[in-house]
Amino acid sequence: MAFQLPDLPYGYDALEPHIDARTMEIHHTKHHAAYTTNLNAAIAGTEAENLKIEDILANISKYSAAVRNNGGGYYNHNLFWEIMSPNGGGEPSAQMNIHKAIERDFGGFENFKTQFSNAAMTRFGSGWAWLCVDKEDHLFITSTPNQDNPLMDVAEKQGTPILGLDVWEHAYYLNYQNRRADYVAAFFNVINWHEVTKRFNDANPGRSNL
Ligand code: MN3
Repeated sequence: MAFQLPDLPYGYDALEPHIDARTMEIHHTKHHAAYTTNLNAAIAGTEAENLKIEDILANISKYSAAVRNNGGGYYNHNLFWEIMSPNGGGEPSAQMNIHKAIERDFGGFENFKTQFSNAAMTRFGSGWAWLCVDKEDHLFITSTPNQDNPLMDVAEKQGTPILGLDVWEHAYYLNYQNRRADYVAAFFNVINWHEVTKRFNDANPGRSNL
């Protein structure tokens, strides 16, 4: 078995009232589990079984639609669970590198929040909004359709995702119905900035503190 469904780093009800327990349970045990199972089925008996998921995604144009959809779904949800926390929310603290990078690249947290929320709101249909690091070590915001992500060689703009928001209806419909804007606003109450700044630092290990 190449890829394993990870446990959530908190309980299904831990993100309430912002994200409800029933949504979290179905999202993890049905949706994420299915992406994992279907990814493993799609790569069974191929060399991809021995690759890291990041390396598969970086060359995704060479793979089938099943690997693209399910490999993206596997990776994206792994990231999504980790960048949320019941102790999250607010703004990253001033000593965090991600705080300084947001100031530098967006001119402040409120501008970042507005741009990220806009990316999430304007993604038509199903997809994701992302905060990423580019090759020049600058932050950018983008969105992708379906289960694509910015690691993929087919992405409109490639980079290392460090924060992602799932805007598929399965991520919010039980609690928010068609009110995606309310879900996007609620997400900002559970962002795990410790994990985001860790991923920002891991994206460029040679960087010194900003
Ligand atoms: Mn999802």
